[in-house]
Amino acid sequence: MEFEKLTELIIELEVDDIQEAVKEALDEGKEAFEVLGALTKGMDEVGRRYEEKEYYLTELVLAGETMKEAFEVLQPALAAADEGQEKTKIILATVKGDNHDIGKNILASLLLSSGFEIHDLGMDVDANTIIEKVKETNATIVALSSLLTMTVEQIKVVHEALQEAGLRDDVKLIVGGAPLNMELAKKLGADDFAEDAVDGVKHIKNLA
Ligand code: B12
Repeated sequence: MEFEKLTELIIELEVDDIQEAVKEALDEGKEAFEVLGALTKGMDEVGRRYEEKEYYLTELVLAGETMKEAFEVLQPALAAADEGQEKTKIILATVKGDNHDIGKNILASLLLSSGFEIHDLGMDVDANTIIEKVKETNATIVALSSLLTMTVEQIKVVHEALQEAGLRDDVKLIVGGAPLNMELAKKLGADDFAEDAVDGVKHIKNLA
């Protein structure tokens, strides 16, 4: 299995074939990190096509699914190869009261494919759960999703809870979701905002 072929399978969104291909590459003795590199290259191209409006949301979601499939096979090999390596830890959650998680999940799969350690707490997550997870993992980035105008205030709640716990200086807070923009995000206490998941990965790389 050539690396170029793996890259191509991601770009072509071949969700049904990717696991077999990754398995083949690993069985041939290819390094897990090089396989990840080939897959990530594919995701970079998907991101580029999305930005150029050659791909749309459907393709982005499918690319995320394809990466997820690939990860099921790749993860154990990566974990074995990765022992001892420090990765930036990110806590991801959709805020309390909000049950929209599709955008968050796309961001999670893109971040995973960029080599971050992700702790995805799911949706409708209260501030306390986030704080506890920060303490447990020593995560340095918290990424929050909010899709409802009604729930954006929860970002402020998390920001203040981080302050109260004495963790705010150690943690960067980035947020996303349709009702938000940079100005509102900052007003709610966040450090950063990104319009979509592709942009989100770029911002998070800068924050890390
Ligand atoms: C699918 C959907 C649902 C599904 C959610 C399923 C799920 N598992 O997620 C269901 C049916 C459950 C649902 C329920 C409701 N929904 Co709804 N829903 C939508 C819909 C149609 C699509 C959202 C979506 O998934 N978009 C696709 C993803 C990929 O985009 P995204 O989430 O925006 O994420 C992208 C970016 O925002 C960004 N991003 C997102 N999060 C983050 C986080 C970070 C850190 C970063 C960097 C980036 C980032 O990156 C993502 C990918 O590029 C939207 C309308 C719309 N067109 O947006 C309404 C919408 C969000 N829903 C709405 C409403 C009102 C509701 C309900 C209250 C309806 C009701 N009366 O019951 C309930 C609320 C339930 C709850 N408590 O949350 C309104 C919100 C209005 C508002 N401004 O408050 C919307 C806008 C519809 C509308 N026009 O009225 N909904």
